[in-house]
Amino acid sequence: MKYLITSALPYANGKLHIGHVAGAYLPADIFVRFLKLNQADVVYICGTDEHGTPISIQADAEGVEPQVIVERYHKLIEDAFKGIDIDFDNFSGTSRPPHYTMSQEFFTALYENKHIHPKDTLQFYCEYDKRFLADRYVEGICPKCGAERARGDQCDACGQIYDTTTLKEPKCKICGNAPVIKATRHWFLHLDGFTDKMKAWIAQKDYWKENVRNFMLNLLEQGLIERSITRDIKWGIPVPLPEAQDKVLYVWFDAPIGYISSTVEWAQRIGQPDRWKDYWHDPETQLIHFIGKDNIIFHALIWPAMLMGQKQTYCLPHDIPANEFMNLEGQKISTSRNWAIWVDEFVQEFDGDYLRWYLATNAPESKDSDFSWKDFQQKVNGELNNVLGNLANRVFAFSQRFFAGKIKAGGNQRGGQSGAGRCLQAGQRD
Ligand code: B3M
Ligand code: ZN
Repeated sequence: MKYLITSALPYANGKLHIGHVAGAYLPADIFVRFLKLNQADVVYICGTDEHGTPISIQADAEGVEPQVIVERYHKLIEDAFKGIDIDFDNFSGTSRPPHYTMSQEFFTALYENKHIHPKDTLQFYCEYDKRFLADRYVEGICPKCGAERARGDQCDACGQIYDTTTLKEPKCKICGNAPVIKATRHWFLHLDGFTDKMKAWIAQKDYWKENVRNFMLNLLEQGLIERSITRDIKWGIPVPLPEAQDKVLYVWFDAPIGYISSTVEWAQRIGQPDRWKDYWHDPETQLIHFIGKDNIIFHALIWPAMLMGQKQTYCLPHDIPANEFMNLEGQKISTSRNWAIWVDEFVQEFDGDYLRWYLATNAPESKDSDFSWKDFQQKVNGELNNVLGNLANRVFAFSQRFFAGKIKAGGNQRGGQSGAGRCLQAGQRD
């Protein structure tokens, strides 16, 4: 069995906080360690998500080019992962040239297979800033749940995605003025064409987590519609059509392709450039996406449709274990309000294993969980250091006393593996 394990690609516009780690990274890293201990054939893939309005808004705010923001945060995020021993087989970034080629090929195949069509649409336009207000450039009230500060493309509160002009009481994020509505042509992915395939596929997924499966069943019941996959902004991958000169691909179109281009990069790095195909083009590969709950629709609907609509066969997600959120001292973690524990700051004070222990035993698996410093102190002192630490200490002291410091190596005991049955000196690692 081959496994491709991915963790959501963090946007390269901010630092990593404990909520990210608890949702999409630590659970995947633990699963990958388990698979590797069992000698499974597994590649663990990630990278930074470097396009879209999250990056360009940050660049505008600082008056620098988006690439400057991308490079800064890619490094900070990569170092934060190292600080807590999250160990990817490859950590790439979506502004690298091979990712551009792969994303444009994906678009072209879907276009030639008649899954993508142009349409004249109405979009918010700021007359003051003289620009269309894609996605996060506009904020307003969610048309579905009524939450405030919903973005142009998705509401953080209810997870709904929608076409921009349905947002209520819109305001330009740059100048705060109310935008006008103006016509512009965009290209749409026709998800309705995948309805039957999608229903048949979901029908086999009775082992999925309830939150993910129900989300999908609900969408299928509402009926699949077309989704705009191009944008009027400068930062992004150019749409590979001569008639779409000034448009780029929507960030959520190119981002999941990053899982593939990161695997391509991994294959090149290990000196076997075609190796990625053994995974991605084998329908039997267990492709598992670890994500946070706000990313469900993209991974369980839009991305599988993009894969189904290619000319070559790709494996489809086998599972999408989406976690709920982790709060901090009873309040929602918020980057804009600076209510978060940043991983780089955490590891300056504590051992990364303390965070791994606390988040693993307090994971937001089926409901939101809470990080409290008092609880953290009690769990680390009580469970990790006292109980587990004491157990390890006793085992080593015992083996020192009675077995001359030699204990059997751990690892897979099923037949003839290298570690089985050998002896290690106490404290020596296999
Ligand atoms: N960057 C969203 C997020 O960080 C997005 C995930 C992409 S996964 C392909 O929440
Ligand atoms: Zn404006």
